[in-house]
Amino acid sequence: MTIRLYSYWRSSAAYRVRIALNLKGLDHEIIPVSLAPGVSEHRSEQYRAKNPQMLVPFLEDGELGIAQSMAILEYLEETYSDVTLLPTAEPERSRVRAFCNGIACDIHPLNNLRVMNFIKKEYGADPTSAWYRHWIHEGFRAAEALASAGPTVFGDAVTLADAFLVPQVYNARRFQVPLDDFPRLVTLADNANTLAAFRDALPENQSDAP
Ligand SMILES: N[C@@H](CCC(=O)N[C@@H](CS)C(=O)NCC(=O)O)C(=O)O
Repeated sequence: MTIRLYSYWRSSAAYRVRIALNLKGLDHEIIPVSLAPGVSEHRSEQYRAKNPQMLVPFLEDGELGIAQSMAILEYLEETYSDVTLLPTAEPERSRVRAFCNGIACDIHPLNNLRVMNFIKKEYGADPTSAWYRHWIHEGFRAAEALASAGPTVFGDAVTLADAFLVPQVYNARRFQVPLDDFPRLVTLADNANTLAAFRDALPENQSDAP
């Protein structure tokens, strides 16, 4: 079966899935879907028929189509278990999931493209504004307290927590959000980026990066 990932180079939710596919060593094809202003392939009828939410990522594995990065990652974890990215025992397993959701549910949705576009249109703020910084700082304060001293977010093994942290740190840097208060998170993200699975998933290493 062929795994196809609908992705955009700058999408941090797709970036999480790219990292996990690489870590698991799964053969896959990346199908770029442009979110660029004026292009917006994700809003085409063709893409909407696949994913009515009109967001990336979207994963196809044979006939199966899955939206939402966390649902995709849980599917991959349940289906392809040679390399595991969730600890098997509790409380470690729930701790990794909670860390991921802190980013996926409580930081990312407040700062994503359509939210920033709406704020910009209605209130004239831009993504470098206090809004963007505020939600990253709020979420990172908790993440910094939860993370281990390394080398990975929760000790020695790379987990989904690293796959969620790295794209969020990348975004923070992209918008010049100061990260001085989060030395642990910065070190952990830098550690992860020494691994090929993370480097290959970097936005600038994607075929659709300009
Ligand atoms: N909760 C979703 C978020 C997906 C999402 O917001 N994707 C962004 C890119 S990171 C997107 O497609 N944005 C298009 C838009 O906002 O119109 C997930 O984790 O997959």
